[in-house]
This record gives sequence, structure tokens and C-alpha cells, in this order.
Amino acid sequence: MAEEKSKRGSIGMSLKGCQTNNGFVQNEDILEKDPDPGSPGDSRQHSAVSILGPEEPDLKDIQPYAGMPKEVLFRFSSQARYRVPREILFWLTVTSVLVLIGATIAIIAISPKCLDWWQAGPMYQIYPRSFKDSNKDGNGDLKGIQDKLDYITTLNVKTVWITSFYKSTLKDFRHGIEDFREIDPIFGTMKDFENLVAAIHDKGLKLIIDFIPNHTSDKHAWFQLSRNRTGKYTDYYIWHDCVQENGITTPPNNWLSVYGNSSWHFDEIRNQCYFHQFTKEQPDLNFRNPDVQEEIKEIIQFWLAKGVDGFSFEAVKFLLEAEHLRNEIQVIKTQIPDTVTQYSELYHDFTTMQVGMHDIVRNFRYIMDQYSTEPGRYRFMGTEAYGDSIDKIVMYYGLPFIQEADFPFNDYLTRLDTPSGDRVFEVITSWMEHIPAGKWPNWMIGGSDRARLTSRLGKEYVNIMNMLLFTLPGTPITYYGEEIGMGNILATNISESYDAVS
Ligand SMILES: [Ca+2]
Ligand SMILES: [Ca+2]
Repeated sequence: MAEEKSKRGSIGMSLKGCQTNNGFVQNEDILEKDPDPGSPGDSRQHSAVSILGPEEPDLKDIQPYAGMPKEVLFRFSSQARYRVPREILFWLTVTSVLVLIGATIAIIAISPKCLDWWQAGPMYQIYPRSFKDSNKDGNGDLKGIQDKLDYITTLNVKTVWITSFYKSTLKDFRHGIEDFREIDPIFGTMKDFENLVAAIHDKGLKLIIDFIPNHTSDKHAWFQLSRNRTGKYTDYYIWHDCVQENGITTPPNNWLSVYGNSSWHFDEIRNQCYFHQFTKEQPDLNFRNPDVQEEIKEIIQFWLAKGVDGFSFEAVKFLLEAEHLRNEIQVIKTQIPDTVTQYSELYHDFTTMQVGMHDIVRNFRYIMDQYSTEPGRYRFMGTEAYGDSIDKIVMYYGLPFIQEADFPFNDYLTRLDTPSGDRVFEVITSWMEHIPAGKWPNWMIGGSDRARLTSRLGKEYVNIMNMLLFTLPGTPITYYGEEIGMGNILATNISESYDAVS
């Protein structure tokens, strides 16, 4: 027995001493080639036979070696000295892979996305009538804008924003539209517009336009049909009975127009009052009527199909009014109701930001998204809600999973009462603290309905305000001419006043 053990030991030693990895296959080959297992001098062959034999060799003294057979390998691999490091290495590998995947996801999640076009460069707002006049008729026009595209490009502007150019009257400052699908003749033709869009895109620029969905002009075909109670147009506007005696109207309630006095106007043709948030020439559309919402949707689609890259939706907080028609609350409770005629004398709880208004804005977003599916064709959506408190304005960014505007326009820098550093700091930090996480800021230093920087703050502030604009995080928005410090001109009569401050 001791002799046999010694023999096995010598076999093990001879195995250990092997320099080549013969393995089973090679050993079997040898066996096949040499049928005489007893031939002396071939220890490798003996080792294969004895390991495979019915009596297991005692491998206690055998050390791991290259080419060891499976049985030997298993014997060693179950030993703690090999098993523990192996398991440690295994779990280290698994943990490393998981950490790597987690880190990759986290980096992707927290990394800023590639900037889209509306984030990557400044927006340049143009009030077309007081921009370049291409045909010397005294009115700036679309061809004039096209003529100046080279200049605009030199400013590194990315987006041209053209304010209202729809067919309208000057009387309501171009915000009462007679036809949402027509270019006002003073600005040119639809062909001019199409040429302008093509030229803007050729320069690698984008175009956004104003759109005012709240109301139309009283000259709009819809209003003419509505005041005659024609078919579906009957309820396109907000009509209510009111008392008209001796030329004096007793309106349905105390609601006031933004420009003062009652927001109700008696219409002799229909013999009812219609509601207007702005002037009486701008009757409010009835956004509770699905047909009206459909009409607006088709108009948005009309311009998107023309190649427009985005909209500034104007006056959206006025889209809905309360149906109950209760009086709004006076700011000064003791004031005699008949003397309350100024817009600021009422709280506008029933005529602005009504429940459902944001749903309409989200529907606008939905329409834009349908036209944003092609690469590089994202359609921008901005909302205008100037004058509201900042917490209400940032609501137009939408909710975490329900997007509305890409941004509501931030005009607080245009409202600086004093350009002191403290005040500027306050305005900037206020916006940054209020915008929802992950949303994109924007900054305006001028606008078509604001006094020029030079006239508002003084010539010495033009450069510093322009520099400030381009160093803030977010999209810089400027009004044409602010880059060269243009000033206001004096208005000589009321019909020019709007253009004068522009
Ligand atoms: Ca002209
Ligand atoms: Ca309205």
C-alpha cells in the first residue's frame, strides 16, 4: 500500500514536472498510438491512466500546474484559497459594471443637452412697420427685412422674430386681426412672406412670429357672421344680453377692459353686448366653443406649413373668462362702483388665468410638436404674459411632464425702474429662482411696446445692458436698434404713437 502511494506520489511529481500541456486529448492520442500501457519511460501516459482509473489518486500533495485535467482543477478550485479570491473578483467585476452603468446613466441625465436653435443664439425682434421700407411708401415692410438679413447675420443673431404683420388696422395697434391668413398690404404680399421665409432659412436663421389668439378685429368675417347669428359663427364671440336705453348701455357686470371703461359693448345689429378685453374694435373670441379652438388650430397649422419656426403667443392669460359673470372685486372696497373705470381698480380673478386656460396653451404646444418631428425642425413656442407676477408667468413653462412654452418671455429687465446693480441683481436672481428645474431662461432688454434703452435708462447704459444681456444664462432677446443705441422719436399724432415708441 505504501509502495502504491509512493508510486502515485511519483506520478504526481512527474506530472508536476511536466513542461507541456498535453491534456486528455493528447494523452488519449498517445494511448491510441501506444497500446502497451506498461511500456517504461512514459510517465505522462501513466498519469492519465491512473487519474482516470477507478481509484482516485490522493491529490493532496499535487500542486496546480499548467494543463491540469478537469478533476484536478475542480479539486483545487473548491479550496478556500482559490474560491474566496475568485468570488471577490467576481463580485468586484459585477459591482464595477453596475457602477459604470449607473454612472453613465447619471452623467447622461445631468449633462446639458445639445442646445436647440432657440437656445443657441440671440433672438432679434422686429416691428416691421418701423424697420426698413423697401419701396419708400413710408412703411417698413417684409422686403425691407429681407434686405437687411446680411446685417442681421453679422450680429450673430439666430432667430428673427417679426411682430404682427397680419391684415389689420392701425387703430388697435395691429393686434386686431381682420384676417389671420393674410399679410397686411402695407407689409407686402404672401409671396413676399414666402420669399422672406426662404431667405431667412437660406442664411441659417429661424423665424418666429406673433400670434394673438384671444380676439379678432370687429372687421373679421367671423365677427360679421356672428353679429348676424349666422350658423356656427353665432357663438364665436362672447355675447350677453345687456340693457340699452337712451344710448346708455348697462353692461352684464362690472368687468373692465385693459384700456379702461366697460369691457362690454352694445352691438346694434345683434342687439346684445359683446365682450372685449382690449378695445371695442377687438372682440374676444369664445374659446369655450370647440369650433373656435379648431379655427385657431388651423391657423397655427397654416403658418407652420409656411415654414414658420415658432410663435410668440400673445395675451394668453386673457383666453378664458368666467362663465358666471359675477362682478370682479374692487381693489378699494369703499370706492363708488360707478367711478371704477380703470383696469387697475379691479382684481381680475374672473377675466384672466381661468381654469382651462393652460389646457388651451398645452393644445398649442401639441400642435407645435406635431410639426417638430423632423430633425432640426423643432418649432419654438413662447408666451407673452407681461405684467403678471413672476410666479404666474413661470407657470407657462408647464409641469414636469406636461410642457407648455419653451419659455414665457421675460421682460423684467425692460421694466427696471432704476438700473442700479442691486436692482439688476434682484431681477436676475428672482427669475432664476422661480423658473422650474431644467427649464431654459431668457432675457429681453427691449421690445416693440417699450421705450428704447437710450430713452429709458440713458445712452450710457446701452453698452452695459447689451453686455449684461449676452452674459446671462439663457436666450438673449433684443429689439432691433438696441444694439446701436437707437432712441425714441417724438410722436406727432396718435396714429403714429405706437410706431414712435418702437
Ligand atoms: Ca414699404
Ligand atoms: Ca378672452
